[in-house]
Amino acid sequence: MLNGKKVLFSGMQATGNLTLGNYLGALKNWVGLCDEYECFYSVVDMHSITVRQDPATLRKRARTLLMIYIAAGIDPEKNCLYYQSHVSGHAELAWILNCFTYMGELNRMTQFKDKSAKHADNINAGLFTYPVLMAADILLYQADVVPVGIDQMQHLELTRDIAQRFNGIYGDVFTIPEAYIGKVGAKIMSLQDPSRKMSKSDENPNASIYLMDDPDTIIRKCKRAVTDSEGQILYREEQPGIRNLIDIYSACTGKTPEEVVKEFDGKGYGDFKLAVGESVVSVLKPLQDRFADLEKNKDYIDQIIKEKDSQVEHMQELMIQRVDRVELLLKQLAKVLANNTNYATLISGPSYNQTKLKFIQLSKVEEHKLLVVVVVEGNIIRNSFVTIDEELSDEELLNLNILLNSSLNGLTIEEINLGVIAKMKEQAGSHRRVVDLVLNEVSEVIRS
Ligand code: ATP
Ligand code: LTN
Repeated sequence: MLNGKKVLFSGMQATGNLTLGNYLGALKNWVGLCDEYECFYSVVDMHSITVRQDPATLRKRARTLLMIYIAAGIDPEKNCLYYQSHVSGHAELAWILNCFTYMGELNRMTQFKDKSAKHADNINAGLFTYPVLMAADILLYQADVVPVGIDQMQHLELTRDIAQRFNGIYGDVFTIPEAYIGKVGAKIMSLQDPSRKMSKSDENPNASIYLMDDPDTIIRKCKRAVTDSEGQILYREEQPGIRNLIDIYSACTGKTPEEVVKEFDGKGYGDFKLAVGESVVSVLKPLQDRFADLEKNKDYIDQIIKEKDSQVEHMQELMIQRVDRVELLLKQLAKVLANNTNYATLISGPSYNQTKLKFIQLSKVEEHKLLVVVVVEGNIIRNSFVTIDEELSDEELLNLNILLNSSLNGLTIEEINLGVIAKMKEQAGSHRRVVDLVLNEVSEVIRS
């Protein structure tokens, strides 16, 4: 949650010219979501360099994409629009998450298989770990929802798996994101081969309508669209070309496919294709006009880029700190136990050795003082106070409690003694002093 709203994250690569498919399948659905969600829309330019790019062209395309976001109606006052490469946390978190992602998982990604077949001369490690950077994009902002097309679902599933794995080890660090399925779900197909999706990287320019195509080009491309010889405008599998044109027409006009079929009953393909072209022009023309205005207003775009960068920079710092703080929490845990003779006594006292821990809760009573409540089997409750060096935030305290309960709950006191010490030994590593301290204390108690 951010400002009382759920967080939404999505992004597009700045590769190639955007198509009508990108607009109808993604961008159009993003407009207006800011009423319900706190929205982050990124120009994911670091993803783009997984295939070779010319720097100047990429820079230009990234800026064009940001302007298209705005021209499509995503209000920069109400949404966070920014470049992925301007926010260092994406790459930083991606590295951390790389260490929690398995080769086998990445090997299964169909996009990796497709792209490496397409770019056989450059199958780089970035192409392989592309989904981890995508996971970092999403998890960096604790996104609750992610609008993605069906082709990106596998990456979103992986993001959820990585987040769950991390949380399982370190407590509740990441929000687990859900896919957001837009109202207009249509997948727009190529105009030249309706069995393939319309794609900005298609080599045949007649296969795609680009957002910046002029009206004549749009109409010409629609007229040349591959159809069939059935001669009837029907919405069915057997006529994939016509079906695709009906999808385009209905997405552009808001009519249902049934209404479209009725409207063109008895009409020829020529008339229908012209109407489809005109409906696309009527949707793209306002976007193109707004884009032309934005192009004239360099200072305005520069100002948005600058402003959003600093806003997002702040958000991501909080998240990265939070991930780093996980380690700190573990140290704190070691300290809490080490500093608390009473607690060490309690958990290693001979009468409780075989009883099971039910619940443990730390709560803040003063800045540097915590109350420890321990409930063991048979509801034996012990309270004691511990002093800590560094004040914990409420969130950290919550995480520490989750961590304690998830790792200790249900164990016997004896197991806890052995387990906690083993765990602390493992986690603390360079903090041997703390571990030694606890070991000493516990052995003291056992001996006495
Ligand atoms: P590329 O050809 O470079 O792989 P692309 O055109 O397939 O790119 P992406 O950058 O992968 O586009 O996707 C951006 C967004 O647009 C994604 O959310 C994706 O689901 C959506 N999208 C892309 N193509 C279509 C399409 N033909 N129909 C509907 N949605 C699409
Ligand atoms: N991989 C996506 C683009 C993308 C993305 C993201 C989408 C990168 N990071 C985070 C949603 C959330 C694509 O190719 N369409």
